[in-house]
Amino acid sequence: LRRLAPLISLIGAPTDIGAGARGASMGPEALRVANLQSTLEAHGLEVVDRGNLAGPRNPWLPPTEGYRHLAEVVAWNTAVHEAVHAELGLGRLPILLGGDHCLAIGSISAVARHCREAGKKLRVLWLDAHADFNTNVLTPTGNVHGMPVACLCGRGPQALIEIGGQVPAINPKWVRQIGIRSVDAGERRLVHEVDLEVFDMRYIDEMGMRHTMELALATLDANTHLHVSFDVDFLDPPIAPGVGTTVNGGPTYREAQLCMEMIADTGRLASLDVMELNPAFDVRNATAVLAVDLVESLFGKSTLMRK
Ligand code: B3U
Ligand code: MN
Ligand code: MN
Repeated sequence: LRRLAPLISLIGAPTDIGAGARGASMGPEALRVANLQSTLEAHGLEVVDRGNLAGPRNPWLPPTEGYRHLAEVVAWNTAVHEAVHAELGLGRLPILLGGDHCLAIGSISAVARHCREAGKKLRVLWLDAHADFNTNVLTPTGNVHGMPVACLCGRGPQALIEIGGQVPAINPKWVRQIGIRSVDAGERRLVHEVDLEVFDMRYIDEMGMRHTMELALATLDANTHLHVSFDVDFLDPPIAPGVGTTVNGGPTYREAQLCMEMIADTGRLASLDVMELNPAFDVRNATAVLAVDLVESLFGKSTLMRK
């Protein structure tokens, strides 16, 4: 039985408000320059580019009470939340073009709200070098892009955790993290406390990407909304230099492709974030081109014909 092709909406969020380096604000345009829309359209998908959201400029200030730019982070996430929720309400599949990863608070809270309204279960795949589970007391930097998963699970400032109208927005049991290899000491304690399911690089090295993804995608059913939050720093730095916080030892091109293909095979992908792409660190837009290549696999590109 062939499912109807999803109607895709691209939403640009050109900000680096939660990051520790400037430049992720240029991510949406770099993905467009790398032909994201026409690449998806070549697969018969209908894609509308909604353009860019607007929000406050980056004042580039030091943290106060453990947060950098909290008011601006709230403003951007509120805009993302409304935009993503509106697309889901239209029955469309939103792709958020980041922008730094703090914006996943807005997007995933919108997905969770939509799932409550539609009576759906939610599974979140968090592809990242980092666990992004810091709080203002645990963070070594104050950068909110290191805090979105904690905020979504109800550990964070009131203004951020209540964006989706229900606190916590999600249950940590709905999350699978993949590719993790940089977790701060306090953050690690909290990850253990909430019993977050983390497939770190050690696990992927020992068990392989195939087994990892089989577990991460297990127990999805016809009523599950699958959200993928793809932090481009998930990838091994030599193939993906265009991010602000590279961490050695990430998935190779082949492992990343398999990861995306196995997600595609589930047929459950219903929303996506492509985050942390930073053209200021990139080389001839190669990381943007790679991100588009992987998104193509996520939407069903495969080299051989499959039955
Ligand atoms: N854990 C560190 C570093 C970091 C997290 N996410 C990114 N970097 N991209 C922090 O600042 O919280
Ligand atoms: Mn991240
Ligand atoms: Mn990261």
